[in-house]
Amino acid sequence: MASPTVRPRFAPLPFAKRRESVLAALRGGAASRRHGRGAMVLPASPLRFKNADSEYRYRPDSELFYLTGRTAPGCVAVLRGFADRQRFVLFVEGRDEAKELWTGPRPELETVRESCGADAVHALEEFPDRAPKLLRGADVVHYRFGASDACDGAVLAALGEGRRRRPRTGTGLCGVLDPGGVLDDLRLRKDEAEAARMREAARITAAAFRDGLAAVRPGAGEWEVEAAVEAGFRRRGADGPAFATIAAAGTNACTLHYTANASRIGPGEMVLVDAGAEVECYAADVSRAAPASGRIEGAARDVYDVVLEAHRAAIAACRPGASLADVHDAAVTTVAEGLVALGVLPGTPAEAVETGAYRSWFPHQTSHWLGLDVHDAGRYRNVGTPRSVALEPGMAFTVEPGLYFRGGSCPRAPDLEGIGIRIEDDVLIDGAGAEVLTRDLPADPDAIEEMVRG
Ligand SMILES: [Mn+2]
Repeated sequence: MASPTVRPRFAPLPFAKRRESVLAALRGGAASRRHGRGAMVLPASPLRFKNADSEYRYRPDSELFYLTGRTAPGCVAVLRGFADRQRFVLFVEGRDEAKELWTGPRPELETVRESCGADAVHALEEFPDRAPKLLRGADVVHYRFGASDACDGAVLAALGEGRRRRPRTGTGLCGVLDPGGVLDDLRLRKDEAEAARMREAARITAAAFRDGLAAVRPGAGEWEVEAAVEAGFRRRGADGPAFATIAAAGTNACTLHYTANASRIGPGEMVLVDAGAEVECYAADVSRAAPASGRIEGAARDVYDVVLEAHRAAIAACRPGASLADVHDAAVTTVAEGLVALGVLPGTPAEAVETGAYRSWFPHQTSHWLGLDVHDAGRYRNVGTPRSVALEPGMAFTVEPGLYFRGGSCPRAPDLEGIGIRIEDDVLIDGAGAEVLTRDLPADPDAIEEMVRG
């Protein structure tokens, strides 16, 4: 009997509608004449083994999940946009008593077909034999090599057959395109069912950060902060962390992707926490910096205030029609003013922006797309132009300015060295402006100090 879920019930994700969009793009009409009549083949990522027969916990492949909702390994989806029938064909692992003992029951193929809305479901081992025939009639296959040797071999065989057929029949598979060319644009605009999951991931992350910041104190291990945050995710029903949690005390915060979380927190140190829960494969991504002493003061306070101001300016720039470049520019302008005011940079803020000198301490972009992947699919610039993609309702991304003063990086203001601060929230563009998904978690110093002191 299934155990009761602790999660709210979300509206179902519109897998069939998404497949229709992909099938239309693959159909080969005027809109896609350049690429001809297409098919898409999406294999599940394989299980990865930590050692011998112990595998890492499985995380479904984002693209396959996006179109099918399948969460088990051992699956290939075939979408035949060029065809009138058998347009969605699935291959899954069939019943196997010996394997089911270890990994759990598997449904009958017919049950999978009904639940997934596929035109046909076959056993996974039949894919290599069936692939050339399923791809017959397509000019191009949207497929990414490298995830599965068996699947790679089957697609290569289909390409070989296409090459042989084309001279006599005029048709035959002759090209391979990345599936992201079709899927990335779809994934960039979140629908209401996705937004609901992202809101829940953000809500849980905000709550778990309160647990994590309460664990910040002198002498505690960074690992204790990590443990509190990740326990907070699981306790509230999230799948787990969407990415490796960062709990970085003192100068560790200047290593952007520090994940060892193996140091003890010093008495005067700030602790940078960057973490996010995953809910039904949708991610949140939040950063806060918190003081071990319970007070954000001195040089750390000066830096904190600059980053918070940049964060506010960047959030204020999030609206339909603006771009992530506008959001970044708002953060950069504030950061440059702050760096000059702190004595880090000579000259004027405008010069610091012009020369890019601020990049020594603010070396990353302010935003990345957020969704099924924490660094989600989607282009940042329009092809062939230097113009950033305009923000539209349904686009979700992070806003995360930061300043990092590594040892030796700041001869003009050496008291700042060893400080790393980032403030990160998640934003969803809507018709009116921007919804800050992580708004339950304040960032102002008083609120942070209160959370640390519990
Ligand atoms: Mn981020």
